[in-house]
Amino acid sequence: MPHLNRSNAPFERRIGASAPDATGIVHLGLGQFHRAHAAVNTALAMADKGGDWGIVGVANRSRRIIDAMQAQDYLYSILQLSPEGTDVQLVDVHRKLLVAAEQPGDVLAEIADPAHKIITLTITEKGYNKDSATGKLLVGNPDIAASLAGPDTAKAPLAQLAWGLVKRARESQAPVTVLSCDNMQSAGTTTREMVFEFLEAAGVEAPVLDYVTNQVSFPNAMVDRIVPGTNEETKAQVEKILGLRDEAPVPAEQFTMWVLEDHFKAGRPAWEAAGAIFSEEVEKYELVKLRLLNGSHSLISYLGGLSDSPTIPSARDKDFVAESVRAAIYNEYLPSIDLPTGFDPDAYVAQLFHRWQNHALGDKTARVGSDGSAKLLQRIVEPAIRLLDLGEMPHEMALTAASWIACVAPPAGFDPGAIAAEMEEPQREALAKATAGATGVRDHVERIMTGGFFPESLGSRTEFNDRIAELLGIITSAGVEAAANDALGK
Ligand code: CS2
Repeated sequence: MPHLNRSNAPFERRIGASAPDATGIVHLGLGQFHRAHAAVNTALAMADKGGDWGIVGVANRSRRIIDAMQAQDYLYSILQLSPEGTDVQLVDVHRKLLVAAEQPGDVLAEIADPAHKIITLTITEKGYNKDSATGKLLVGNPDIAASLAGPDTAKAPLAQLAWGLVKRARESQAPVTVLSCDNMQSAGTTTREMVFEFLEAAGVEAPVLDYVTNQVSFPNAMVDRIVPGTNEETKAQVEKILGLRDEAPVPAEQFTMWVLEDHFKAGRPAWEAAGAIFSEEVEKYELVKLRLLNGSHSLISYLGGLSDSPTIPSARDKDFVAESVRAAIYNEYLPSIDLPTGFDPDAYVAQLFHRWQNHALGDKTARVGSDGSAKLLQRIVEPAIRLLDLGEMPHEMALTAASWIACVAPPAGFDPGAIAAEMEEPQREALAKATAGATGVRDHVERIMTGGFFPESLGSRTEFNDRIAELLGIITSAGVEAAANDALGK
């Protein structure tokens, strides 16, 4: 089977035209989400309105995707999977690829290059190294601590960004925009705060701080497209449709949404031509998405993980899961959000249920359930506190926390099963350590909720911890469906 490359790629499948050779964007975190979202939008924008916005893609450690894309003249497929059908589109927008661990100096040089007007990020929630208890930069994180000594030591992507901006400040002072495309509340503002804290901890000179204050913008953005992760089946499906072998395809749903603040210091692609929305209400859209989609997604994944559902659609098909999610949305998440102007919540929720039912996409329960300690902070903390302050119990937030604990930090003697074991959890060891020797489920929960994994404003709410412990007790004794019914008041 011939490999995909520029000479054999069917023209009619290309998303937009090929990008020019000139690059205008540096992207840190060359994962699937970037390749299915910002890269696609950039290709479409350039096809319509032009501009030198080719992308320099930076992978943190792995060469795998880079080698595959280079062998294919940077082209790769988006395998769009939906109940309505399957389609392959080809993206051709990257012009240079680097591995940060191998070429750290080159990464800083690309960030500092005045030709580059935007630095985009998909470094995942945990990549921001924000302390969940204090909201400050985790200066004690080994990668961050090791990166503080100077530009040559930059290990973590956040440190590469910060030292790249230092280099830019020292060399050209050229204005630039840093655009986080990660799933976080106030993603732009958070990035700015973490960069500043890093620069201050590194003791850089005042003119650098002035440069970042005045010449670097950090717009907030809401990003949305479900991208489940490539496997051999993805490659086989692409091969069948294209008649070509693609070693770097990205499976994705058809739906895509991007809402951004239009605060770009040095220009931007005409992303509106690709369907992006520029709005001053981004933070409201972020909350809508982080809570209704992502918060519910977490609940589906943990309930699914504990009830042998390997995929999100197979979990969502279970009545007790759908009912729990509906209660979470209508009783706890929606009332916590000041909705954007003209936003229709019922239509949005109906669309979410449709998206979660995409069996063709087959998004994995373990993927969504991974990194819960970083994700839940964005999703459940504020809605839970809001209801507790009103004197009401956020039963579904408690169920989300209880089922997460059951999956990744189970009490002694409880085995959550194979799907939970597949969930990646950066705090798994720390959670096990914190709960070792717990004297029962209530103590187990207390140690987690007050152990620095959640902010004190939530961890100190005894009534909430009581409810989590009750639900966790039911999960371990009678099963997850019984706990979900209890949370529903059945
Ligand atoms: C998911 C997201 O990983 C998760 O927890 O909720 O990756 C989700 O699929 C995307 O945010 C969709 O835009």
